[in-house]
Amino acid sequence: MMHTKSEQIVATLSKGLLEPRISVVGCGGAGNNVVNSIYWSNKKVETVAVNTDETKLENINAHKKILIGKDVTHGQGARGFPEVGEHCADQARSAIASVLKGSDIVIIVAGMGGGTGTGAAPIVAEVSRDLNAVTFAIAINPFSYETCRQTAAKEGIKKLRGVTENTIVLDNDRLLDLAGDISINESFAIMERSINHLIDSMTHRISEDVVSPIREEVNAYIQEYESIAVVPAPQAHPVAELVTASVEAKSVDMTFAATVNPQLLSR
Ligand SMILES: Nc1nc2c(ncn2[C@@H]2O[C@H](COP(=O)(O)OP(=O)(O)OP(=O)(O)O)[C@@H](O)[C@H]2O)c(=O)[nH]1
Ligand SMILES: [Mg+2]
Repeated sequence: MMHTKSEQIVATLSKGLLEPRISVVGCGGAGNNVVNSIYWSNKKVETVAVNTDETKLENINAHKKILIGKDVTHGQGARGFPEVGEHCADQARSAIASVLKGSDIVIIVAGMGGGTGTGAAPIVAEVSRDLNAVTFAIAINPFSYETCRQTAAKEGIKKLRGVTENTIVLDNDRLLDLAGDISINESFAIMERSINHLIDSMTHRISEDVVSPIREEVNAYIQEYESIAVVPAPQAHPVAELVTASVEAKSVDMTFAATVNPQLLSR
């Protein structure tokens, strides 16, 4: 197929300039399960699994896997202690940063109330924010019958919100209202599909609302100046700035939250 000069220039400019790099980071068991399902269903995002549990990491699929706190938990998980998850993630900041470096948008997913997800997710969010990536968090509240996990879950969500306003909270309880008499695995699958759908809408919306108009502008500019031979070198990942500049943090939460089944949202 023949490409016009302007098409070639737009393609060059778009490469690394206009394609946002999106990473989805699942922390702990629930986060790893979500990432595993996204690995198969969404080819546009890079999936990253973070866990203290080595066996869990071996049993899921993700583009990148980060085992944190090996010398602390010996790969055995944080056993319900958020302070252990937090400590392990804190030690691994530079490993997390090197995986997330260059991402424009980072979406962190974690089940709350256990040790790893609760403790590590806010640290991952900090690392991501410090890399200037637009940072979202999707936190899953434990079932209310998991009574001893509620306090830890609340604390984890508070910490996440302290790092990023773009924190969406989903409730496992709502799965029970929604689905009635189904197995726990079936209900988790519903939650995974729903988060998948949410991330799809987020990435699609970002491409449509932010990237496409810029691409059109670049195209128009190039049509106008077709005689200019010099192609400006693409800057490193300016998309995060564009996204930040064009959306209000608070409204992002609402807009994206609206794309998920409202019955799963925390009330
Ligand atoms: N929707 C959904 N929720 C899950 C899943 N796995 C666990 N959960 C919920 O998330 C909470 C935290 O569990 P995990 O993610 O397994 O805990 P963790 O972060 O690995 O913590 P440690 O194992 O203590 O290190 C649980 O109390 C459950 O309510 C899952 O696959 N899907
Ligand atoms: Mg675990």
